[in-house]
Amino acid sequence: MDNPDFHSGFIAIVGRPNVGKSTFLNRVIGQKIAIMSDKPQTTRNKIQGVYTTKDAQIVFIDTPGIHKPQNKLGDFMMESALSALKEVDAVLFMVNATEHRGAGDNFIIDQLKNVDKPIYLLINKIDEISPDDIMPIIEQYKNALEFKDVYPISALQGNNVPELIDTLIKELPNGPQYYPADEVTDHPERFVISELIREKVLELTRQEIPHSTAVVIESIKTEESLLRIRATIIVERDGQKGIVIGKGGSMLKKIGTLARKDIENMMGNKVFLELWVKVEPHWRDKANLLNSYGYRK
Ligand code: GDP
Ligand code: MG
Ligand code: K
Repeated sequence: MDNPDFHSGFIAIVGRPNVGKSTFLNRVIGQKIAIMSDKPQTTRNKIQGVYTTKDAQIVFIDTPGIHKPQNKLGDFMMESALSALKEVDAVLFMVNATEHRGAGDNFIIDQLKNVDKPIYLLINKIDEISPDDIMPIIEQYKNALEFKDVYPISALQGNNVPELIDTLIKELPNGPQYYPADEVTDHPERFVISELIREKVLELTRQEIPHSTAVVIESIKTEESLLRIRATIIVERDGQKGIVIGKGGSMLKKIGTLARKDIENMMGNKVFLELWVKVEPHWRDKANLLNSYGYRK
């Protein structure tokens, strides 16, 4: 059964918040597994997306943005990102073509100096700049680290993404197929469901609710042809609870409707989603609460 020419391995995606890591992962895997938003630090856990062809399998690790920790949740995110780098065969370092190299990029570059795996520089969002502006961006980074290769890409539109994937596959060692071909993530569905709900909270409440939201899946039950999911949205203050619920429950209803559609798409099943909102002051600084909300080491 084993194909001796099969290539496989683990690849981490690092980059400062909002450069497009989750967008890239979703494009490659072709299914919505890592949540996307225009707010930084949306991704808090390692999410493995699995890309399988008949000759190869790449297991992608979408790391939380590496940044200077501000609280216990920040510590967790940082450790989670750095530990991911020790387990991989290659690293994709993604930067934003529309911004200058900044402190956030430099912080990551410093971390990557200790990583002895091939590092690929991805210049993302080239759809937003003119071709003439690509070289000057590369110039800003080319001496920062020893890059195996440089790829200007658009994670959003797909430019150069297939070429990059071909290169990565060729460079990966011979190895086994770690996951079944139809498996796109090894995360428990529970986690992905909570991320889909959290994404809607962030999207719909915009400025009002910062990163003080967690979503806990209380239960998932199969009832005849539908899945009944009970979830609690955790916020830090009463005012935030009011915003999430909205006038007469209108906001919570919107969040629920959009999240349900995404969950149904992912699960291929009809879903009944029951949402609750709970205030838990300072949950981000309480280790036991972090644990119970799923941010485990
Ligand atoms: P992450 O924090 O690195 O995971 O970034 P996300 O994938 O969540 O993307 C952050 C924002 O950048 C979202 O609004 C994306 O739609 C946008 N974005 C990502 N990739 C591209 C791209 O190639 N081109 C453009 N124009 N926008 C992009
Ligand atoms: Mg992300
Ligand atoms: K983001």
